[in-house]
Amino acid sequence: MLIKGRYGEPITFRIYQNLPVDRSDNNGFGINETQLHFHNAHNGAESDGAANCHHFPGTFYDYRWSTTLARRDKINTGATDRRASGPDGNGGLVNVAGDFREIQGTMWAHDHRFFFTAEDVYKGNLMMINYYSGPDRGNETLNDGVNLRLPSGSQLDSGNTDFDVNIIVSDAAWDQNGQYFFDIFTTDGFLGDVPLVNFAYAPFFEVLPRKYRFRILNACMSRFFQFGLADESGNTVPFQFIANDGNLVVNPIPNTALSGGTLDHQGTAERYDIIVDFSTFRIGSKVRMVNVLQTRDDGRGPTTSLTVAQAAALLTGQQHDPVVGPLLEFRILDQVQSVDVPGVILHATDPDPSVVPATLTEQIPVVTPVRTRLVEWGRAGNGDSRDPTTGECTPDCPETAQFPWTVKVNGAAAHSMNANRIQLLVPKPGEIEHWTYVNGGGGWDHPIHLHFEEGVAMFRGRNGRDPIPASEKLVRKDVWHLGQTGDRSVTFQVQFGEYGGSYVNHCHNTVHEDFALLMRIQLLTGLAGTPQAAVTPTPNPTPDGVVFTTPEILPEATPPTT
Ligand SMILES: [Cu+2]
Repeated sequence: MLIKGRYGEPITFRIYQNLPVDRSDNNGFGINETQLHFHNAHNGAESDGAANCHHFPGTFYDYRWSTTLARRDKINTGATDRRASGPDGNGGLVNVAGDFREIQGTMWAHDHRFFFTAEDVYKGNLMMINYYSGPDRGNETLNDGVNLRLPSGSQLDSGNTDFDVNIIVSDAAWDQNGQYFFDIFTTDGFLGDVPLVNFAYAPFFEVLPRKYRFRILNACMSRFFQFGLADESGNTVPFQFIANDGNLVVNPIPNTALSGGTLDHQGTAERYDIIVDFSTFRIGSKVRMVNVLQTRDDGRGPTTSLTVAQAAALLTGQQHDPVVGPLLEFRILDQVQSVDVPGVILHATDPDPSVVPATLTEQIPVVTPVRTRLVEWGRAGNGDSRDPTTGECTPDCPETAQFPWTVKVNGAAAHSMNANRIQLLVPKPGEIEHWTYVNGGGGWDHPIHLHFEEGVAMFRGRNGRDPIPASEKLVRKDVWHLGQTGDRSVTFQVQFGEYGGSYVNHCHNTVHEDFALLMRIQLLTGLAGTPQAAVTPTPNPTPDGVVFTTPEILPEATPPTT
């Protein structure tokens, strides 16, 4: 499913929860309680879908997706900058407050019921969401000085998808009876041996010889990808990288500026947007998207990369790991049917009015921070998700659950997830901080996701000792894979604003997340008289209503006074 949103038009998304009432009626995995996280839109905590506010069969929950543009409380507060805007449906724009440099495009949503996220997402509780804006309109012909006119189509005012296509890549597994299979006991990672693209096996996609935009999401539970494009002889096909985790880069990056001529490693939840120009290919020819990245069978992380030519030569199912090699075939045709206006035929002879401007946005400068924070993601083996007296988790977790994974903030004690415990607190909006994420264990990699805010990736390794890919350097992101070699750290600049409340920060290897490499963070607005002026009481949902408890605040959560 794809939801199209546009800045300036808030969305109410009502979920009717019609899952079976009996928890055991789940075919072996998944839980009948859900909360839907909109990754990574700027929404109030009650609608972020990860504030311990899951709901039950027979109920509904309204998510209020505000389409808030970041920094609306700090920059362009009068909504006078036309670049901070959304399409009005009639060729015009609706201005919104906020910083146009923080416009988001390619996002997604997925289940986030703590301790069961992997099982529920693997069962298919996920979708993609694109936000359309003045600059990133999803219309390639409207020429008003704001619209970038990226490849998309032009039959609809905005959100055309004829030439702007979401691609969800995942891996699945079946048991000996042909039933969908998940290992609920692993705490390391879960790899499937069946590659799926938009949930289809070995698919092909018919394209015209012109420019396309692809928005590629890694929706695996644990696997990392590294994608390239190959022609029928195995030669690398050029592309341009234009957005990372839904954030436009300042200047499009040719694949030749990226290691191996491929995209960077892509962990779970990372989104990479690329432009591919098929106009140099003759009708009838084929281009294949290949995964060149090999992965350890135990799910720890990637090993080595093949070349594009080596990966292109593999036939699906013929090598050890069938999720390495060609996963999607593009067939260049002389005509295709329109998706945006069914019945319309689009032809290879139609002009391609789309452009890929040399400048897509402006750089957010890196400045001296108000404070720095250090967050270590590790495997201390002694996670404390269970209450020492009752043995219960908050919220409840599987009886058999073990917690090898732990988070440390600023060198303090290691903890695993407890929804009633705040491990990191942001005292007020607008303060610029520099955070360093460290991978505490060698051999593993972790894609770490920060809810609600994006950060500008500054450098990797101590003092920038390790190389940082061009597609990441000074680029805004909401998931950072930490890497397995070198210092295994990434440093980024971040600030919070607009909303306060209860959010989380976690590993997006959903198996690690569930066991329970995840911490609660608390954002305060400092606005007297609002609920977010104070720490959010923890909601504890039950089928009969909600009981609120007062959260524990760890000493390291509160930053030193500046
Ligand atoms: Cu992890």
